[in-house]
Amino acid sequence: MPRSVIKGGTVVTSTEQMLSDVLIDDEKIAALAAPDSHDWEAGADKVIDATGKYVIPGGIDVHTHMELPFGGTKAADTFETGTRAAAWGGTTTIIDFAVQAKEQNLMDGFEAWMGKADGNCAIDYGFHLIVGDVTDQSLKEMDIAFDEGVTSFKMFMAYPGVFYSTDGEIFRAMQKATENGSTIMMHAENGIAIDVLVEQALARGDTDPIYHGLTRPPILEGEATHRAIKLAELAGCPIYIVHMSATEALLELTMARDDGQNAFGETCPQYLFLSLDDLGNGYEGAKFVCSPPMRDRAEEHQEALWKGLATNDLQIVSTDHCPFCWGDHPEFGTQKQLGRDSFASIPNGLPGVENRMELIYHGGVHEGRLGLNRYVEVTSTTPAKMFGLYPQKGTIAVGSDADVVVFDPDEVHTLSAETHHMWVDYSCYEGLEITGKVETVLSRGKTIIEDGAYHGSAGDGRYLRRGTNQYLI
Ligand code: DUC
Ligand code: ZN
Ligand code: ZN
Repeated sequence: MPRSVIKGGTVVTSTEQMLSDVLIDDEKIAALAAPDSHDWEAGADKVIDATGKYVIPGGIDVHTHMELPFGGTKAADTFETGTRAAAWGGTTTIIDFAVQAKEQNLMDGFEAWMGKADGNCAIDYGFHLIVGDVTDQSLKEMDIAFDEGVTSFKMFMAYPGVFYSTDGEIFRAMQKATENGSTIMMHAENGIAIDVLVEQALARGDTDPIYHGLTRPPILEGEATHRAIKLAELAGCPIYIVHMSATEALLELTMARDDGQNAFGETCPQYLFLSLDDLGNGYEGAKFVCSPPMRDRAEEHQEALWKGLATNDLQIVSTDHCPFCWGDHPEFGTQKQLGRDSFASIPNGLPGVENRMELIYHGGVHEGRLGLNRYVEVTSTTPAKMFGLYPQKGTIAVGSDADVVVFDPDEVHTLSAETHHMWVDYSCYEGLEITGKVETVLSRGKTIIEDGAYHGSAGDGRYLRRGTNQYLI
């Protein structure tokens, strides 16, 4: 069994910061001890020098869409390319969304996504299931999925005719979640009202990407968030609002949490760093089209979201990684340009799985909005607890999986499509200079990123059968 030692670094968990060496035995963390208090190096196969660096738990991104069929095309990153890019960025676990299509059985969606991921992932992975068709049968199958380790189900108040569910369908799925102990995740935007605004904009000839943002105003995210939380309160299930972008929505979540409800939320780097202005650059704005959209007067929303992360009104930063190429994708052709004549035909989604750990360190810790422990908490520990993976994942402790990142807090570097590893030909953060860089990454004890090279392989990652939400009041 290979033994590795990470020596000389500062181990940071959600609660501790300590100068400590880490002994890794095969796939697990075997011991932590003060430097010079042990002779581990003598019997080690590998020694990693982390002097002056942070040693943090591998990132957990609970919101990705590898290979998602969407908007007449498919997200460009495969499970192979997307999980490799995640590893480059210090993320060692993803939870992706398997999809039940209309008139399909729920478990067919699960089996299909298991097939796509099997043998292809560089890092460990789990699945949530998108309930795309609420029927008596799919409600029953939520129990089967649960037994397979899918303990969270996503529903959409947006995208009528695609993923959308009515309030009644949502409420029925929530009742099932209450019964079997799972968590409902909600895409909270009022898709019915949005469709009216979209139709009116197109009738006026307002077809540019900026109108994607203008037809999905924050009030409709706030309204849907309120409705989702109230339906969950009545049904009695935990509710987790995905990709929160606006103060209007955050206020609803904050009120529910202050009332003691099991209501939770995530935001994503794009809502902390980008704005509606990014959609305003003529057709190039298509690169920034995602839902919910980035916001007008973004500084106000961003400040509230960062504050929410700091005070635990918000619990998690994920990415909603769902990349579509700008130029030619070898298999799918031009993707973002499908919407040249109408913003409504632009596939929704942004790349980001590789950038999250570094962006949140930069904007959070380096720029003084989050403490170091809180940084680890929102990027790794709480994701593990919220989705039933703790303490196997999300911490550096004896017995936990040796998913570890050696992070250089001082290295300054520039984000660019030239240097990223996601399979997409642009970066939403092109030219952004940030401080803090992922240096070495271990996934279950295997060093997969080191000295600027990838040493893992497709198939290293294992399916994670998850437990229930460990974050409940
Ligand atoms: N939003 C996106 O931007 N892309 C995929 C699905 C979603 O909800
Ligand atoms: Zn969504
Ligand atoms: Zn999503």
